[in-house]
Amino acid sequence: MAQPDESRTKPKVVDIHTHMYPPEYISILSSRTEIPLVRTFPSPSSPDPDPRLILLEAELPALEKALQDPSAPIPGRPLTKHFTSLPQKMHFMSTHGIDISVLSLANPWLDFLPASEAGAIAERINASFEEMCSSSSSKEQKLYFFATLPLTSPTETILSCIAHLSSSGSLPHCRGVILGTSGLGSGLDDPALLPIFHALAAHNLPVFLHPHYGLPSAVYGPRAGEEYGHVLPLALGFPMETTIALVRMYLAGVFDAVPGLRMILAHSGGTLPFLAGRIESCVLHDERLVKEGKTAARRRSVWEVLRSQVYLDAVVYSEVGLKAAVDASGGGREGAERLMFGTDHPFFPPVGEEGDRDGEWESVRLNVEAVKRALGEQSEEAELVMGGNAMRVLRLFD
Ligand code: 5CU
Repeated sequence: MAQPDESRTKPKVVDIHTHMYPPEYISILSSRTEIPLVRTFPSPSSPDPDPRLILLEAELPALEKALQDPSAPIPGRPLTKHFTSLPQKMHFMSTHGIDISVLSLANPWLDFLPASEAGAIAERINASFEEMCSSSSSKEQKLYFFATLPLTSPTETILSCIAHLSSSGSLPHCRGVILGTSGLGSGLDDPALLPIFHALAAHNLPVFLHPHYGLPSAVYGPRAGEEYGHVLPLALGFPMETTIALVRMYLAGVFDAVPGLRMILAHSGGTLPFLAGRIESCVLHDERLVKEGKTAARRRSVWEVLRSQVYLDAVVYSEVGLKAAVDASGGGREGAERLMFGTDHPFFPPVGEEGDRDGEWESVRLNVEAVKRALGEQSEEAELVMGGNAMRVLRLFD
C-alpha cells in the first residue's frame, strides 16, 4: 500500500464564503427603524438578551407583530459576536481547520444607503476589512476580503472605489468584490452596469455574487411567516434569486461584452447546475430569440459561460448538489477546478438549548462531507475545492 508522503505540506483549507458586520455597519443598522435593522427586544428568559438582526423582507410581518405585542415570538436572528468579533472568526477558523478566510460584508451590504452617503461609508467599511485582515493574519491563519461597492452612488463614485481597491496599495488584502443582485437598482443586466463590470475585469477583481432579496413574499403563501420560519426564503428564494440574476446577465450578453469578467456564485450557483439544460433549451426554442439571431451557431451556450467565466462556491450541504455543481462546471478535474469551499459563517449556527456556537458547526461538517463524498477523501480534486482553487483564482499566496 502506498505510504502517505510525510514531506508533502498539508493542503490549505480556504473559506471563501464567510461574512462579518464591522462595528460601523452595526451602528448604521441600530439607528434604523426600517428593515434592515438591529433592535433589542425584552426577553422573559434573559436579563441581557442579544440584539436581533432583522434583514429579510419576509421577516417584516414578524417584526411588526413583535413591536405591537411583547408576547409575540421575537423576530430575526440573534446578533451574536460571531457576526462582529474578529477573535470569534479566528476561533471558528481554528475549530474547523480553516487556514485562510476571504471575508465579506453580509447582505444587504450598502443597498439601502442614500447616494450621498454610500461612497464614504463604503470607503470606511473597506478600510475596516483591510484593518481586520492585516491585524489578524499570522503564519497559521490568514485573512483576505471581498470589498463592498457603493452601488447607490453615481457611477463615477463606484468606478473610483474600484480603482482604489486595486491600485493604491492601501488595500492589499482585497481580492474582489461582493455584489448583490440589485445592481444600480434595476438588476445585473442593466446596461448602465457595463462600465463597472469592465472596470472590475480590468482590475482583475472577481465578483462574488450573493443573494438577499429572494422572491416576492406572496409566493411563500400566507402560512409562511407564522409556521415555516426562514426555510422558504433561505432555501428557495435565495438560490432562485442568484439563478435569475445570472441568467439575466447571460441573456443580456454581459459575458460576451466583458469576457474578462469572473463571477463566483454563492450557494453553488443556486439552481443553475440543475437548470442550465432547461435554460439552454428555452433559449434555443424561443421564437423571438431565434428570429433576432440570438441563437446563432457562434453564440456561447449557458454551459460554455459556466465553464469559462463562472466559479461556484461549495456551500450546498449535500453530495448530490456538489456533484451537480462539478458536472455543470465541466465535470471531472475540469469541473472540480471551478468549485471553492465556503461555510456561510456566521449564518447557519447550531441552534436551540443544546446548540454550542463555540464548537463544531453541523452546517460546516455537511459541506466538508459533501466535498469528500462527491470527490473522494484526500483526492486532488477535493483538495482543490477545499483550498487550491481559491489560492489560484484569488491569488492567496504566502
Ligand atoms: O439566515 C439568513 O438570513 C442568511 C442571510 O441573510 N444571509 C446569508 O448569507 N445566509 C443566511
